[in-house]
Amino acid sequence: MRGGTSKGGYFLADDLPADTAARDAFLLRAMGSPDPRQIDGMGGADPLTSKVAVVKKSARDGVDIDYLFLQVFVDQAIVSDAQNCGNILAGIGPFAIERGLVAAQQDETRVAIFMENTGQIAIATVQTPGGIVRYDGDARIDGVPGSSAPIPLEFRDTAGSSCGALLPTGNAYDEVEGIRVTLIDNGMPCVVMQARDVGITGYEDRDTLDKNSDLKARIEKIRLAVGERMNLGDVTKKSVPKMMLVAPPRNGGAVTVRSFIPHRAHASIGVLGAVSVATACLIEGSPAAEVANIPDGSRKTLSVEHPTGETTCVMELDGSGTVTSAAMLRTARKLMDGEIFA
Ligand code: NQM
Repeated sequence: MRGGTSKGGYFLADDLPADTAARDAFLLRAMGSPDPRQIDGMGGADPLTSKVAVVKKSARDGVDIDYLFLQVFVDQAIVSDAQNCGNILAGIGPFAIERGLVAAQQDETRVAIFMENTGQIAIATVQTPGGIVRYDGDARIDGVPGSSAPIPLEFRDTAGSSCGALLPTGNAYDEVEGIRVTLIDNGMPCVVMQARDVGITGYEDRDTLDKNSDLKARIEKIRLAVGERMNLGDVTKKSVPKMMLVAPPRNGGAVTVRSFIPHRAHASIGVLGAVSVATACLIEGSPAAEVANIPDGSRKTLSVEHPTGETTCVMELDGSGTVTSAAMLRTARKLMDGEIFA
């Protein structure tokens, strides 16, 4: 399925080996990793298309589905559960309904999803006219051609999802390798810095960023230095934290971002990555706040500009300015259904 601006294999947990090592060996074979072209598997030779969702009915009160996200590295034999994925999340509701794990309601079905990677809950609303999942519709998201049925996603209590606190060091910014960075986790561990501080404008396209090996080496040094401080341990073989390079908005939005996830530039931006960057923009004294354009009010619609357009986050704040929930519009599409040989 395509979920948001990513694509992956969606599996029922019961169909995969229960043993983690056997499961990971299967998924590496299924995706064709390690190989930069993933020629011997279903992966698309890009971290954004080498993703897996493991889905089961939830035993938790008030929750329909348990979702475990796995990143299958393209060119290394690594399957990591160290991060969540809000884009692949967009396909979970439709998949769960189609597999009979959730009963479809008339018109639309709200699916409460426990995200196992971070222990938090998201609510997805799926169009189900006549009790059947509808994929076609008028909703457009930048980074995906055409239009599809809308799947709004709602997140609550995502602060500190993997780092234990929104700001794991307690600071609006820290200085690392001579660069001011905000270490933040509002659903996705991110290191947010100003693009100009690392020698780029922040308006480059994905190819230009991917070819900039000096920049990549510089931000990887910062990434490895902050792993422990972000309570993530040694991040050498992890796909977090994500590196977020921000600049002033150019198209009427709140901020512009170029993200590394973490070794390749993102074609757009991750869902929870965008929520975390938008949250960094709201933290007084942070490098992101200096370049961001933030509207007034306790309900803020923040357009995060990225290489292929923008992603809109709707953030609710309480009286103290703390973000209490975030919502985002995604779409998904069923691409094929069948048996995979590995
Ligand atoms: O941040 C890519 C994606 C993601 C993650 C990545 C995501 C999120 O675009 O919630 O969606 O950062 O590895 O699928």
